[in-house]
Amino acid sequence: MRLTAFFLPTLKETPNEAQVVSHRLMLRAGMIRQTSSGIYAWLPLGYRVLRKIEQIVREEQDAAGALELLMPTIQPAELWKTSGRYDDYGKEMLRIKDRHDREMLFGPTAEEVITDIFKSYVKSYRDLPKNLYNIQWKFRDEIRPRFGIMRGREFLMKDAYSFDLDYAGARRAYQKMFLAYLRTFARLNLRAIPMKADSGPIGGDMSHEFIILAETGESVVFCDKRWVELDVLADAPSFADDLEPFYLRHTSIYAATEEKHDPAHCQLAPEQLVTARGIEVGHIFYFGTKYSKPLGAVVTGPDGEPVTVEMGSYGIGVSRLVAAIIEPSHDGAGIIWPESVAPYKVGLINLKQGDAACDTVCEALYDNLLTARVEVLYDDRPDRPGAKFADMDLIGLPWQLLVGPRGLKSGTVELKNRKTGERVELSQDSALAKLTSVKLTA
Ligand code: 5CA
Repeated sequence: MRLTAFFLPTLKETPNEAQVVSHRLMLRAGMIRQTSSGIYAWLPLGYRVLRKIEQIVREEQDAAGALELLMPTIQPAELWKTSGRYDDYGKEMLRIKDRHDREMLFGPTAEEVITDIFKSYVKSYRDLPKNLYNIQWKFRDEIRPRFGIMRGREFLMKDAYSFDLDYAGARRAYQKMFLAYLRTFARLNLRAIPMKADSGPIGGDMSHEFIILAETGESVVFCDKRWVELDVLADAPSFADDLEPFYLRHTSIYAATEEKHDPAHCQLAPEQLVTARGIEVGHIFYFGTKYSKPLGAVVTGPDGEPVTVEMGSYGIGVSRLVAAIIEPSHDGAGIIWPESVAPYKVGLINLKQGDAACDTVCEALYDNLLTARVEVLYDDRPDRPGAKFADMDLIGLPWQLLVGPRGLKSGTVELKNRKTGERVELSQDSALAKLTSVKLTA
């Protein structure tokens, strides 16, 4: 992509409505635009990151055997009346009436809708287990939307729902998602700690929140110091294995949200206990028959008797993750994207647009990178180098390839690593070879 053809409305000034660094940087880097309180448009750069995160979440759900579908954003109130949640959900639910005066709502979550779909088709234990998920926009009329897309009113969520014949099956489904979440967050370069959590309005009695420690986090959390260093995927089983040992090993290391932390029962020595703030990027629940019972999700069991299915639900805040990744990964100059979610891998900077030699070399590098399918953003604007450096550092692409008249005289271009700041001078061919054939880790 050429920057002259792109839509990248970066801001020089720090917007004063933004209280946390991720919000400030997302606005400054031209990633999002607020259209109403807590409701955002995703501009091209931000949308690329959102889609990359979504794809990693999708791949890991698929690997765990979950099946993707797509449910509507608008739901009938009727289903929520049947489950008993219509009144309980209160003002957080955006309620709508259609032209026939029918009560509808913008879904804040989808337990009712998925249970209704499931029960319409699945009648026998032979069709179990099943885990169905979608990645869809949700709406919660939060009393205090804040920190940009971190706590929005409209937000993108991955929500999965498991259906099993008995508790043993449901526990295994829960453990699969537990492992899938650790794998997902690791691919996003995040250390997310599974913490014993309250299940709130979703309900149920087994629940973990996946928390990233950050000063700007909204909640207070408590955990064993070991979590800070732990390689969570060391000796991780595959999904076909017995997941119980892995699950027990991880859940035996203390970690709890404020609601679940009980100082009287926490056995950790004071110097072993970390008290910190955290960002919740995922939340998983086991709630048995809380929805299957009122909504009538019943299958015929092996003995011919009816069985009400056991359920769990599993959420990831896909849009919140964009901010959660920035919080621990930035510096004074801007964002530092992990390569797995970077909007482009390389920023090609022409330091003297209009100079015949610089233009020729940049065009050739740009063509070669495109041919090699390396995602490249080419700054071909006629601006001074300082402004180009500032924008490129702000938007945080993992690699910058700098082409200027001085280097070209000696036949070199410069490759800069955004994260380490390290710069190397090398020939065009070596730069290309590095960016195309070698797996560069930022
Ligand atoms: N039905 C369950 C699981 S599918 C559920 O709704 N869980 S949840 O309420 O915990 O939400 C799942 C995830 O969505 C949270 O862990 C969080 O990362 C994200 N999330 C929740 N509310 C917001 C919000 N207002 N803005 C951005 N992300 C949010």
